[in-house]
Amino acid sequence: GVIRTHGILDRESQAHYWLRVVACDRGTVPLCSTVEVLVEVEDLNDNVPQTEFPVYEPMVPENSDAGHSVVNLEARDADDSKNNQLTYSIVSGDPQGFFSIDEKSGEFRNRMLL
Ligand SMILES: [Ca+2]
Ligand SMILES: [Ca+2]
Repeated sequence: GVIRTHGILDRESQAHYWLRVVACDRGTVPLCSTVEVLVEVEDLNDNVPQTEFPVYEPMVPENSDAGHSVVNLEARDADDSKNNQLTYSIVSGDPQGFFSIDEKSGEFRNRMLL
């Protein structure tokens, strides 16, 4: 009566399975009963966040005001719950700190320099 997996499950393809199992005795006239089994596929963090494009090339006019919105880098992640919650940060390419990115929305701006 042990149910085992017979292949690799992917929560992003199918999150749960309803199985119907029948148990029968070996009587001359067998008697059977059925039970429903709901198998929930637990999420693992197996998808990386994806942006719409691999490279963005936004244009910014020189002399534009500080705080000018440059681009919105919205990424998506196919996983569930905390495995798809994203934060954004600039890790290189701006040693003078001219740009900032909204950690939650991915919106990129000219930094307000005083
Ligand atoms: Ca993920
Ligand atoms: Ca997953």
